[in-house]
Amino acid sequence: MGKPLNIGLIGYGFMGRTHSNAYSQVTHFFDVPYTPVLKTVCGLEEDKAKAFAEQWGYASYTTDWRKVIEDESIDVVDVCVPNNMHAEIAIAAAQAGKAILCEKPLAMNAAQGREMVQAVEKAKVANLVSFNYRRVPAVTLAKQLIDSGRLGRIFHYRANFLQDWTISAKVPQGGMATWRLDVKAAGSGVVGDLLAHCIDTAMWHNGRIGEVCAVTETFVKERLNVDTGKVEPVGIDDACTFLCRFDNGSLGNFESTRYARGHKALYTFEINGEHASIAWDLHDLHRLEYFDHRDESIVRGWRSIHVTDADMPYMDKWWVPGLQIGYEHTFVHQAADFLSGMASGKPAGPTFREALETQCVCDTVLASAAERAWKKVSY
Ligand code: SOE
Repeated sequence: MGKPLNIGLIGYGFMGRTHSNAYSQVTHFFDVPYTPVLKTVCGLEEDKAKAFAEQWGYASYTTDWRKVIEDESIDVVDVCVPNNMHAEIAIAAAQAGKAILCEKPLAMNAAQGREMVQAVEKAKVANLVSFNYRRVPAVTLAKQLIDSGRLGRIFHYRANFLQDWTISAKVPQGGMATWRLDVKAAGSGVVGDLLAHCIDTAMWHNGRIGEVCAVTETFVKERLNVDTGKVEPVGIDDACTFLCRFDNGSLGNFESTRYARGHKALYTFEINGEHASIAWDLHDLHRLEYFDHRDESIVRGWRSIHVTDADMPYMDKWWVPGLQIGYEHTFVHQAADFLSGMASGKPAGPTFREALETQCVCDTVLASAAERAWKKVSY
């Protein structure tokens, strides 16, 4: 058993659940240097915070996030609140010397993200942003295949993240369930919420994006804001498509929308190299499609690799070959890597500094769409 590490979770929504599950599971499967202890959960509504604490086994609950920061027994502050709260909480946590795990995207914009990076680096506290799809074993395997040089020079990187849950104009903005549609809470729409995942994975796989050319659209212009009770203009992007050039010379093509009827969370990418190509699909997340032109032509074709063998990323920690894992495991892997990085001094990524690069690309995508122009990303 590793040294106990007291967790203070801020935010009891969807992400609060994925992170709590990860802390509860991680020591059962991974040999980690710390044992997370669910110390306190913080959320806006007292009865919900209490119910969450009981359901997930937190020792206490509060409705005031500052109490979590002031609590000297808390080692890790886990930020699972809407984007507009990330900076204030993370900076206060860093100043109090806490390690920080923060949900994505890092911040509302790059300027805010830079302040967060300064705060964690000044305080020298462990920090990680939760871009969980990096830790799907097939996505990590894709990284290993690219880094091994199997694909050769990379020509194309294309990624999509398609959903359809906001098509009805009756879906409101604001509040606990639909804050992602309120620009004041989210900062942006699909760019920060969905494309940020694609950009994080793409730059991890294929290096920095140098320039972008984007188009965005807001299809439903007004929605009821459940916080104010008024019908208000919608300030987020409902859809975004952008082209880009990576620093290594490859071309990128990214699309995200919440208006792709029939798609709930269709995150896909395809990478085309000189010798080989890779494709992945979140709806079939344990498979990696691979094509290698160097194969003998009579057997050449796309192969569908079932990523469950023990020599594949993370899979030695789970069941037996052929038995797959799913979405929640990406957060268990994240917790394992974060805890191991804290002890080894080799931090798990993306750190705040690395996630700031994704934020810079998001900002540039939005600026490019607003100005209808190609824009260079300044990091
Ligand atoms: C909603 O669009 C959402 O839950 C995102 O916030 C997540 O980051 C994504 O993984 C799934 O969709």
